[in-house]
Amino acid sequence: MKIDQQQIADLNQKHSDLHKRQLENLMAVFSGSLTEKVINKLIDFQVALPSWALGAGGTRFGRFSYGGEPGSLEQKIEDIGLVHQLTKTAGAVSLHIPWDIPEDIHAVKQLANSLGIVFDAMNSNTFQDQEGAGKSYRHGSLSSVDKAAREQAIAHNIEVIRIGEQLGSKSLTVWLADGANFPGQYNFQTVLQHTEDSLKAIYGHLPEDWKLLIEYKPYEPNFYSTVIQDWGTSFMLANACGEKAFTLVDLGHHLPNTNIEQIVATLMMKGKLGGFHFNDSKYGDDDLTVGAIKPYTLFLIFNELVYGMENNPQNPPLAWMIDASHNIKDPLEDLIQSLDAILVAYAQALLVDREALREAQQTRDVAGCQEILQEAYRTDVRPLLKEARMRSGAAVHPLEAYRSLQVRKQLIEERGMKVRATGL
Ligand code: AOS
Ligand code: ZN
Ligand code: ZN
Ligand code: ZN
Repeated sequence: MKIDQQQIADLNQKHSDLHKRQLENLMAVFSGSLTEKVINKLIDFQVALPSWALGAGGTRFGRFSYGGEPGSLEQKIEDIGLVHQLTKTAGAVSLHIPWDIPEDIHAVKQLANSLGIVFDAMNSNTFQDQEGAGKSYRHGSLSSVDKAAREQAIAHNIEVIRIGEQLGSKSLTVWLADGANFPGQYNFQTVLQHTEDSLKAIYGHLPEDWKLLIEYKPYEPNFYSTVIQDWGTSFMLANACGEKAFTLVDLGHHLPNTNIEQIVATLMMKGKLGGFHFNDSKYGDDDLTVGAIKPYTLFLIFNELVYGMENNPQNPPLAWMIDASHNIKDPLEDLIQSLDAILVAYAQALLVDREALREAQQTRDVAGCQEILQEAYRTDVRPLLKEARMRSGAAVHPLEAYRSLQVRKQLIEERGMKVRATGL
């Protein structure tokens, strides 16, 4: 299915007058150079969509399809192309191997290229047993006490790098499900040492211009212990591997009330924050729509990201990715909402008066510091997002455009009701 660019332009036309007035109101408050800076940053900001989140997710209790889901890698890329055309913010995809093994690499690259999509981090999968695999990951992969299982998992990661190289990706994300369900099940030190050695072996095969992103998570699927449980463990492993290894922060991978913005600041100061999985959560790794539950926290996280991007040249550019699961909503609608929430938080963080904040911190004006942050957070930045979209040819209101162009209906007509996307 294809969206005609003219249809987007027609829809935008309807918003044009009101948008102009709203933008003028905002520009009466902030300087023209600041709003211009924010608009340009928003236009440039690109987030990779997860290939595994384009179909209906599910829980261990069941899965409810809603039709028109992509049944192949090509169709997943087409879906991202639709979201990108509507938002101009989704110019990248993050693939998961073996779910997304390309049959024809050239064709896949060409398709992505024609839709303006690049290949961001590749994900390996050693949390499921693959067909025909000699060894099971039932008792772990890179951490396993079974040397042959470790070797198989290392070889898989190297294979993922090889596929990614052909696609033009520049990073590998490793997330391990390895852990224990019961005390005494494994020796903490042994599995950590194995994990470090395995990651180093993978790192040894990393191309010069690649990064290794190490994701952490406190629990699930194992409920007593996870080998790479927190940012400290990931940071330690990244340091053990070398300068091309970094920590990846998934917003849902923290115990309740963890101060994620402080983790972000610490990692950026040390030049070790490599990537981000955006989502939101109430309880655990809920993988809900970004900004749906804790928008102020998201803003505070972006506040540290912006500070880090402006002050920490030691930290390389980050891989921005969404990692979500759509159990009840149309995934494309959900992703559009997530992208919107990311841009809102980013724009608000860009509006923080950093000079005034530094001054207030210096003079120990506690209430003043809080005021400055909340002033930015309480600003309705949507006119800036709309202006960025107008200029980049996106839909001013992407969700409304998605609905009025009846994208899902057309996808169902093309693909049917029963296709099952590979992934979670
Ligand atoms: C799992 O909880 C992690 O968030 C990973 O990023 C994982 O690879 C992804 O969710 C797809 O399985
Ligand atoms: Zn993740
Ligand atoms: Zn997760
Ligand atoms: Zn998650």
